[in-house]
Amino acid sequence: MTMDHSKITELSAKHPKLNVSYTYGTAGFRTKADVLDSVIFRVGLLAVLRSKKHAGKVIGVMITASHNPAQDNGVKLVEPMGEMLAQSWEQYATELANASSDDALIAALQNVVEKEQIDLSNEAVVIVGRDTRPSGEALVAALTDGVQALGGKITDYGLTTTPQLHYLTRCLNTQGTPDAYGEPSEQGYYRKLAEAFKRIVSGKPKLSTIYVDAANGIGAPALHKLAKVLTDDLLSVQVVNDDTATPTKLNHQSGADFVKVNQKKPEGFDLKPGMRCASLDGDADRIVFWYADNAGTFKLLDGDKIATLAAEFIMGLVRKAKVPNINVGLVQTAYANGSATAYVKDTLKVPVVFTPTGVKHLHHAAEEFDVGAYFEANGHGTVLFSQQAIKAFHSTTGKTAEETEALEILKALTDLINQTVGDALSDLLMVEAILTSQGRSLADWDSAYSDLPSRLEKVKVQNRLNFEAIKADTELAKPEGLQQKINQQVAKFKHGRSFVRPSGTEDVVRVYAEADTQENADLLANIVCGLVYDQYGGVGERPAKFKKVDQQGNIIA
Ligand code: G16
Repeated sequence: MTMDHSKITELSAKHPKLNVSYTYGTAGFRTKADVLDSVIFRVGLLAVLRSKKHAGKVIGVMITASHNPAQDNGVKLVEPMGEMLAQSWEQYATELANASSDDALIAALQNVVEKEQIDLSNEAVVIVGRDTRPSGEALVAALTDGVQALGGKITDYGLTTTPQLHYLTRCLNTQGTPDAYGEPSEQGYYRKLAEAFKRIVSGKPKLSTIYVDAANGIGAPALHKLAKVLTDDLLSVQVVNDDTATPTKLNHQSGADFVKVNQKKPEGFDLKPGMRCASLDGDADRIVFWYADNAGTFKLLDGDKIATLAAEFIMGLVRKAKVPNINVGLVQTAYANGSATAYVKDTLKVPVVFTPTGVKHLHHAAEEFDVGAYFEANGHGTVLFSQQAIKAFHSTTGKTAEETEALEILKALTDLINQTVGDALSDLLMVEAILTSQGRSLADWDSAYSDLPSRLEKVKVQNRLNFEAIKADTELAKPEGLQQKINQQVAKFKHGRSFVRPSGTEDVVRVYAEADTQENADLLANIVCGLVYDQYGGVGERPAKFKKVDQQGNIIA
């Protein structure tokens, strides 16, 4: 069987390539929505080939730009078991997106078919979901053309959170098998989470209301629906920032990214000591928790805190249940707070693995453990259980009531925690289940360790691709000389740490700094930002807070 070139050409004409260069980044293609039409069409073509490569298994496509502003959009591909697209295929995605003519596009497709030895007579099935961005609907139409141009079938699941689309993909591919993951529907997703949550918290005193900032995104309707299934006696949730009808409000002064980066509460909250709060991002795959202490000071519980809470709780259960041979590990990135890493290694005595930014990297590293907790500091993560661990939880018989209870909670956690990808709703329930089990407040959870003060900044540069990060993002190989200059500055600060890396989702380079005091962390960040801006191609208005440094590394302004 061969590809129908005329059909590809005919449909491709509806989605002309613009004079833009595209890269498959940290989380797929992500840029301004108005330059994405041809890219999404071509992703449709690639999704068909990926499905055929997997002998007709369902491939997921999520149209979202997650934490980015409303005018952006993007696309992520989902593998049959719900993971992110295999990294070996990212290059094909970039080649297809940049093919400059129909002939070049067909040649790029042919290249994938040959290199991957794809049997074109196989079926191809694709499902698609999208977040609440206004550009989403037209992009789904472009994707549909791409899928149909190569004879694939497509089902549109409409508005979904990113993790729901991952869940649906896995459910569809496993239904009727011993590995069946759940009912392949949105309601099935809510029921699975609610049922597992109930198994953990039943009979335990309910915590006070949790106020969830939904970033005016898809997480808002999803959380409303989940709350209905959960019922009030299990969890009291109040959804704040749930205006999905006003596109400009998406992620604006709200959401997990805003709260983490600015280390302050989002709009829409009259924060009082004692209130328990959390923030989702625009596609509900990240969550951070926050509260005000007795003095009214804003306090953040980020992905690092979630990971340590989960790892400690699960380790305790494994010990109580006396399940043998279960190794627990934690995966972090360079953004993990130094105190978090020290706590995991020194207090929890759990091994830590570092990967570059992007859950696609962390997920695979976590699969190496029986219980692998991976979280980025920004709140993106989950806990993976190996097949062996799940089997062990089911085959072990508790000899005491305590052992039996621990086993029941472990089993429920394997259902509650999304095994495909970081999921804000699943993570919300996981944290609430743990805190309910422990009868613990946010402040008490927070007291496990104190974060080193940190600061995350962005610098706009001419070409962020001139920056090449190495060693799990902790150092720069390019541009030449910059790393030495950063090292020289870091050495001046107690507990100083700083790194620079190009973002894979925004047209900026990110600058992270940590030091003994907030003042010093801010100063170090502003020195490094100044270095990048002044000496390595900064563009746009120069923020006044960036420091000027002379060739000897002395601050001059
Ligand atoms: C995506 C990725 C995350 C990553 C974040 C920021 O999140 O899934 O793993 O941490 O982008 O990446 P970068 O620093 O490269 O811009 P999301 O929630 O935006 O999809």
